[in-house]
Amino acid sequence: MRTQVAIVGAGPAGLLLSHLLSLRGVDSVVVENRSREYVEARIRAGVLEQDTVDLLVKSGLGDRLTAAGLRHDGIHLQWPGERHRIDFHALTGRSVWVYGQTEVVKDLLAVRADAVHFEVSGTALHDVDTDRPRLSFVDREGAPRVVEADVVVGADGFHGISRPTVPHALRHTWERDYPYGWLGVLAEVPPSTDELIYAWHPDGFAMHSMRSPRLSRLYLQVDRAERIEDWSDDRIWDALATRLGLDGWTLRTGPIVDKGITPMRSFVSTPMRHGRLFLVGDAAHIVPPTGAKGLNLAVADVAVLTEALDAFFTERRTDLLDGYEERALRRVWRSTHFSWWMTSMLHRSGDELDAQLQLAQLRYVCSSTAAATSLAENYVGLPHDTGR
Ligand code: RFL
Ligand code: PHB
Repeated sequence: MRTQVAIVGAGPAGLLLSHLLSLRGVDSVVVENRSREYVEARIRAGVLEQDTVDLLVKSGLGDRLTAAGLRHDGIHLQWPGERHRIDFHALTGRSVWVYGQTEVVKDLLAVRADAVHFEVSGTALHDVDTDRPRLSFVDREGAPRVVEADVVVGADGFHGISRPTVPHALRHTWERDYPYGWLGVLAEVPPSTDELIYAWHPDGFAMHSMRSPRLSRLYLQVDRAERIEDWSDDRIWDALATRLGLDGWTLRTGPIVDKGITPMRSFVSTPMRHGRLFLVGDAAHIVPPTGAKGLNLAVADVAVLTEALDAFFTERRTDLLDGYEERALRRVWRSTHFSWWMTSMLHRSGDELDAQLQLAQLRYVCSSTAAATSLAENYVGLPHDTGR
């Protein structure tokens, strides 16, 4: 097989890149080691930045998003006895959208599934430091296949094979594993709030998010080593009611249809480019979910790389490809800082000095327009810088 861009991974980053390239007349092939059903059912992110939404709408993926997505103009920050609203729209003129990553992936597969080889195994990249890189894999029927390309893109997430293709001696990583994780549940119950609630509590952080007017998404800070089997539905609802509790407000409960525990880490790996290999999304960086940045960062990488590949294939220009890593990393580090900051402000560390510092910071953010604006402009997302 021969293509212009060979992409490893059919998550949001790989699928969106393939879609945007096809709109520019650039061919691509995507390989994915899971099934289409698995990829479409994976529950993850829920909040899209304004620029993410604008890009999806501009590329023809706006129908379901504008019909079913929920525009949110702010969030609530809370600690025992107090709940405060941060008004994004008043502070920045921008908003975010609640629309599940699952739905984004479904919308992308509706237009790009034909470009994807699902359920492959043994994916490997070859000769990425030449101008004839190759991707090899074994297809669903067990047949060995090779794709020859001009460029290969690693969009295969944190556990993929693309990042380790960069020689170890050239790689630099920065990493922090947090001592806690998030227990997340999806529940068939109308949200008990109009906007997301991020709650600091002596028992640990809790959050109330949503997926639709009938589906709530809720999270609890738990110990990293905690086992989901030890959390019955009743125990989860009790903890959520305690940590999110506020006089005059009631948490509605309902059947839990999905639950799981996710570890939390900050991770950045460079280089994001090695020869003709480019890394996008979670393949190159991970943020803790507290700032809702992971999916949006993956989309921002893809926006920058799309322009660079378009300039390369249509004008034979290499300057935007050469600038990809620097441009992408500037946003990666900003988002890495913001999500670390939100995480550090809201999660119990067990240290009493930390607790007082967190409460002081929360009170400051909720009473100073300057501090609230800083949170708001990071949360809604800084504008994409593609170099065009
Ligand atoms: P993905 O989604 O991990 O997709 C990678 C794809 O590559 C496939 N793959 C391979 N394919 C072929 N050969 C191989 N050797 C392969 N190895 C892997 C995988 O099967 C998969 O299909 O990475 P991508 O596309 O970079 O997208 C990143 C986002 O998924 C991620 O950043 C977000 O989900 C993070 N995140 C959130 N981000 C937000 O912007 N807002 C949020 O509100 C938010 N909440 C979250 C989150 C992530 C969470 N978890 C579970 C990690 C909440 C949670 C709980
Ligand atoms: C979610 O709805 O899954 C969600 C929302 C906001 C976050 C993280 C996750 O910060």
